[in-house]
Amino acid sequence: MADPFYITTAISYPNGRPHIGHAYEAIAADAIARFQRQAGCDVRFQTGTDEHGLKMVQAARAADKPVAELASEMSGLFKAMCDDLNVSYDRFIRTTEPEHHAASQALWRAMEERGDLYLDRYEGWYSVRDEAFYDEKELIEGEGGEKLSSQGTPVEWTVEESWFFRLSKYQQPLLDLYSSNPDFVRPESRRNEVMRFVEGGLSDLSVSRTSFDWGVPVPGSPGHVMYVWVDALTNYITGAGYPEQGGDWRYWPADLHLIGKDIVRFHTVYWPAFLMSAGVPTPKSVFGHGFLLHRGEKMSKSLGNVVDPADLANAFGVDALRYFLLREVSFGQDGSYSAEAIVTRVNAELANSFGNLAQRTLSFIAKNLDGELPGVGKVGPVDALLIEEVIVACAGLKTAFEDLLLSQGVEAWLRGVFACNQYIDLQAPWALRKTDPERMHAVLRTLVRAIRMLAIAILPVIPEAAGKVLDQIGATERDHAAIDDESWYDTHTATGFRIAPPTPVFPRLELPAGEG
Ligand code: ME8
Repeated sequence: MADPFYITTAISYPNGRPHIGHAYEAIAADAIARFQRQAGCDVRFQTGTDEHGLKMVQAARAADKPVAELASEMSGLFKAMCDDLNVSYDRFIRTTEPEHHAASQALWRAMEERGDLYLDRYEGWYSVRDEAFYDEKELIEGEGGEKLSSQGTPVEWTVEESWFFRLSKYQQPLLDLYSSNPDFVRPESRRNEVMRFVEGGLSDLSVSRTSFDWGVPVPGSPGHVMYVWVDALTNYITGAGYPEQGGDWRYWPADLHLIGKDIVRFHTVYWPAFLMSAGVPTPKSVFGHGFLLHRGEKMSKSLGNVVDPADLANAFGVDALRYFLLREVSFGQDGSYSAEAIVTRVNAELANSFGNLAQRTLSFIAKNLDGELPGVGKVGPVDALLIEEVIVACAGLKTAFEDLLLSQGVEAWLRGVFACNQYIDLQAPWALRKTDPERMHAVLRTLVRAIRMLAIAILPVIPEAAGKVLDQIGATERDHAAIDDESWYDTHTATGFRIAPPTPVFPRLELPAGEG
C-alpha cells in the first residue's frame, strides 16, 4: 500500500469573496499535493470554509442576509476559485456540515472526559476580526488612544459565562512536542516565536460563547456554542472520519497543515493541546507561509487593492499565475506581486525559455522529420552531459519540494531549461539538417528526452501546460520514477508515434491596458 500523505490548507472565512492570499495558499498546497502524488503517495488533500463565529454573523447582518445564506453563497465562490485554479482537492469541507458538527462534539466530549473543560465567567478582550482573545499585556494603543490587539485589530471588552479549556496544563507537553519534533512548526522563525510564546506561560482558553447561536452547540450545555476556532481546527480530523477510526483514519495524523503566518498560534498551540487532551495524535507538521502583498503593500478594502484571483487568472492564464506565485515568493516569507512582475517573469522563464525550447524542438521535428521521433543518430559527449544536467535539475526540484522550498525547487528546474537552450543554440540542429543529418537526429532525440523530463518535473506547478507538452510528445508516464526511465524513448519510438505541429503552450504575455 502506498504511504498516506494528508495535506490541508486553512479553511477560509466565507464572510467575503476569496482574494489572492487565499489563492496563493490553495496553489501552494496543490503543488505539494501533486508532487506527493507523483512521488507515489496516497494523497488526501483537504480545503474548505470556516463558516461559524461572530465575524460571519456580523458580515451577514451588514449584507442583510441570513448567515447560512451568506455562508453558502461565499463558500461556493471559494470552491469555484479552487476549481478554476486547478486545485486538486479531494475534499472541500464546510464546517456547517452535520458530519463536522458530530466530530466537533465528539472532540469536545473527549476533552471533557479528560477533565480539561470547566465552566466559569469570561471577562476580557476579544477581537471579532481575528476571532481571538487577547491578554491585557498583548494590547497596543491605536492612533486615537483606543485599544487594539497585537495584530492591530479592534478589541471589545467581553463578559460572558463560558466554558474554559485547561490550556495552562499543556505548557510542558507542548514544549516537549516542539523539541521532540523540530518539524512540528516551520519555518524556523515561526518555531522560535511559538516556543517563546509558550515558554511565557499559557492562560486557560475560553472555548464557548453565549451571546449568539451561530456555531456548533456545546453538548449538554444549552445556550453555549463552541468558540469558532475549536470547531474550525476540528475540520482536519472530520476529514479523516473522526470519531470513527475506519478507512480514512489512516490519513491521520496529517502530514502537513499549510496555513498563513497570522494563524500559527492557533495551529501550533491550541490545536495540539486539544488533541493531546482528547487522546488523538498530533499532526506531523504545520507550515506558516508568508503574506502576499500588492506592490509591497498590505491588501485592504480601504486601499482598493484587493485583487480577485479570477481576474488575474483570466488576464494571464492559470498556469502563469501558479508559476509566478510559487517561483516569485520564497516560501515562508512575504512576497509581492504586480501585473508587471507576473508578465516579466512568465515571459522570461516560461514563454522564452521552457516554452520556446519545446516549441522550437517539436515544430522542427514536425516539419522536417514528418513528426517522426528521431533515431539514435551520431551521438556526441555533449548529449549525455545535457541529460545529466537535466537529471540533476529535476532531482534538485524534488529535494527542494520535499523540504517545502518551492521557489528554490523551480529555480533548480530552470537551470535544466537554461542548459537545454544553450545546448540547442550551440548544436544548432537547423544547420545540421543539411550538413550532418545523423548528428541532427542525436541532438533532437536528446532534446525530446530532456523536454520530457523537465515537463514531468514541473507538472505540480503548471499541470495543464506541462501536461500539454507531454501530450505533444506522447509521454504518458508522469510519476517521478518515470523521469529516470531511460528505456522510455526507445519503447515509445517503436509505437510509431508522430509529433503533430504543436501549438505554443506558453504564449507571451502582454501587460493589460492601464497597468504598469
Ligand atoms: O484565518 N497572503 O481564515 P481567512 C497570504 N478561518 N495568505 C493569506 C493572506 C495574504 N495576504 N491573507 C490571508 C482564517 N491569508 C480561519 C482559518 S483554519 C482551521 C481557520 C491566509 O479566510 C491566512 O493566513 O482569514 C489563512 O491561512 C488563509 O488565508 C485563510 O484566511
